[in-house]
Amino acid sequence: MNVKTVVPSGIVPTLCRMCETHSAINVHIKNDVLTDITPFEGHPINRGRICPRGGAALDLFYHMDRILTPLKRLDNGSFKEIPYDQALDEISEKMTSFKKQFGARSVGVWKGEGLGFHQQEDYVRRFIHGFGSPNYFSNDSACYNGRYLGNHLVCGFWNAFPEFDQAKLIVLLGTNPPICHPPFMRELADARSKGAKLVMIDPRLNPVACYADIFAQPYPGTDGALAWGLIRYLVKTHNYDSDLVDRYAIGFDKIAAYAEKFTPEYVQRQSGIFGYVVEEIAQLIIKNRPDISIYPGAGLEHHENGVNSIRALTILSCLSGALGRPSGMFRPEPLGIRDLKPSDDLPLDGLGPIGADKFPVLYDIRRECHTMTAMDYMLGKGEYPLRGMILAAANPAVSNPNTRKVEKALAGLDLLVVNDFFMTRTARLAHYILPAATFLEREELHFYPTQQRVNITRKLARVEGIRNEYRFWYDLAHRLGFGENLFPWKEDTEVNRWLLEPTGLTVDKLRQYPQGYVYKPVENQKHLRGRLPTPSGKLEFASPYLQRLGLDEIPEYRPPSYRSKADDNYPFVMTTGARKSLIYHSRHQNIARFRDVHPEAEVEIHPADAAGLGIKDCDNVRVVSDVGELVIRAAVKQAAELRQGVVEIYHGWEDWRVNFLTHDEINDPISGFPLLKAVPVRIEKIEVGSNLGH
Ligand SMILES: Nc1nc2c(c(=O)[nH]1)N[C@H]1C(S)=C(S)[C@@H](COP(=O)(O)OP(=O)(O)OC[C@H]3O[C@@H](n4cnc5c(=O)[nH]c(N)nc54)[C@H](O)[C@@H]3O)O[C@H]1N2
Ligand SMILES: Nc1nc2c(c(=O)[nH]1)N[C@H]1C(S)=C(S)[C@@H](COP(=O)(O)OP(=O)(O)OC[C@H]3O[C@@H](n4cnc5c(=O)[nH]c(N)nc54)[C@H](O)[C@@H]3O)O[C@H]1N2
Ligand SMILES: [Mo]
Repeated sequence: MNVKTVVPSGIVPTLCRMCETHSAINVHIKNDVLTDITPFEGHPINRGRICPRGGAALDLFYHMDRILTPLKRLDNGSFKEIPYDQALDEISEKMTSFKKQFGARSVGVWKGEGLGFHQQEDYVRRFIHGFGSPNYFSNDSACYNGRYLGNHLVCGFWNAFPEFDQAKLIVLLGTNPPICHPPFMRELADARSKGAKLVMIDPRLNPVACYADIFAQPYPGTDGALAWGLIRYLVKTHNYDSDLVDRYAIGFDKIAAYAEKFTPEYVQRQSGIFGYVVEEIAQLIIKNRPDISIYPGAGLEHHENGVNSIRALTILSCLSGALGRPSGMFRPEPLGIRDLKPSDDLPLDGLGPIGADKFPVLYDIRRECHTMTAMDYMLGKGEYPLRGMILAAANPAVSNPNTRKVEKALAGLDLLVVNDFFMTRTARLAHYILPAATFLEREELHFYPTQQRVNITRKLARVEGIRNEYRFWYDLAHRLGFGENLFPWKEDTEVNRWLLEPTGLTVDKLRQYPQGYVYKPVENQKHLRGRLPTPSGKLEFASPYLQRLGLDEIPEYRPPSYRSKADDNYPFVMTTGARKSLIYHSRHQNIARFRDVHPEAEVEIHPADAAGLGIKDCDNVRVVSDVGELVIRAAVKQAAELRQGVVEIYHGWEDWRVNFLTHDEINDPISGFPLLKAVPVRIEKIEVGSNLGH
């Protein structure tokens, strides 16, 4: 591996992108070698701390299995190294021929979590738009959009990163901050030291639950009932922001009437959370409002009723008066950089974006196609053929639901291009694999929205033979004839100059602010009590927009189907994807010291359930859903660690893919999200000596 650093030896502050938190780090550089990563002290987001995954960025950078040359799959299934330009020539030729034969929409792109959600995503969107196809896909068919839409539909925006340390009450539902968002922990600790109360709602005990004032374990998929129970309590006792409701909300009467039935007893029957606990949470809200953070995590959106649960929680936040407060529903003001996303002068909506007919809200609000429907198109069951896909930083053969179908669909494409560091399960199916550059090889702008703070990351090194993400899209766009128009900048610093131009800030200036540059001080936002960015300009407790689409006008609660239509064949309910500290979706299983900590997949099971099945800790069991099955080791937990009847399996294992068991066709009607966290399953004990069926 031939590495050339592009900054002088020394210690260079930049941002980590081993997760979306973007902690500030120092990269130590000596004579063309990146020698170490340590925390950068002065940034308020991580305050001089980094997690072990941040420290492991160099393990990835220098990993011996890292792909360093483009690979082409041969007819016999093996891969051959080819020059980069040859790979791009062949890919662009194929794309051009599909375009001629079937139209541009026969090609799509798919951005994975590895690229994040901002500038890198915008390149991908810009590229496919320039090609003329509406088919932009991403991991957001199963991440983030459920929460985005749940909030957006009520108030027109979503504050994904509340300032917990300014709250007097924090209610966390279906999230696991110490594992998933380590910097949230110092905010929680600060809030706690100032006396803030903490409520944690999760069927599974997590580290934060251990020190919460209230920890309640609902049946998966029933948080909506709890939200409505809390709404009812606030309304019944007249403890809500009535000025806000009277002047700035539509639909209050409808939600007040609907909430009636959610008595504490009813909520208890639906969710399993004791009625008196519901009342205690409601009283905490009343006592501490409006300084309240109500934060739903991914645990709420991976359900067939996820968006409505999140809408109901957003309404609850509004009623508590949290609108416009940094701890609650803050609407970050943008810096005003230029927009890389394709402009509306070339609308492609008429070309049948995949999934827009089934999930119109997802496309309308997010301009995003639906990955699960894409599989049907690849398999020839769509309205038109989808023949080519470019995947950047995504591993859907592990991460998308219904793995068997995903593999069949991807394997049947005429062109599958995968841009990644490693030979992943998905890359194995590709016709071309392009070697990816790490975040240490690119420069991009990053925003911390609630702090109204911007950073620029540093490009530190080049690895011979590897082009970074921007350059990949640039080179391909130029071959396809729209480069001059849409990708005129030769490298990412030029892009950043163009982006920043209208703001008066410069790349050089931002480089002098490794702690980030606050472009506007944060204050409580009274102006949000004026016009909101919803269709009516008001808080939409009831949504005329959704009603017009034939969807729920108010966020009605529908029990998850494993509870409303219980099937004796599948007596357990499986949640998936509770994150592991050292693994990131399918990433880092190839870092030996991390693998030592998480050596093998396991199904977590309640001790009473295990005893009922005669299963002991570490026994192999077969987990069966009506989609597929998986043989896996049992981890028998302590009674408080899991609600009885619930089992949990992590989703990122390359060798134990839980998505063989998950449904791609049971979706939330608004977001289109798959059912990943309430899957009916049965557990079969495997007798010693029997065939494991691997
Ligand atoms: N180490 C690590 N960190 C990560 C990631 C990673 O893979 N590894 N992934 C990143 C990404 S992309 C994301 S989206 C975030 C997700 O991060 P979070 O939003 O914090 O979500 P999860 O860790 O998935 O936590 C989900 C929790 O929800 C619970 N849960 C499941 N079903 C329900 C339910 O119906 N109701 C309630 N109340 N709880 C439920 C689970 O038991 C679990 O504890 O993490 C990010 N951070
Ligand atoms: N059953 C179940 N399934 C789930 C979930 C769940 O909770 N349960 N969670 C869902 C969620 S929230 C998410 S976000 C998705 C994530 O799903 P994916 O986006 O598919 O995430 P990964 O599996 O981590 O795949 C990312 C790939 O990008 C590569 N990569 C990392 N950085 C870069 C980069 O800078 N450039 C390039 N080109 N490649 C890079 C990595 O090597 C890795 O192979 O999974 C979803 N799937
Ligand atoms: Mo995610």
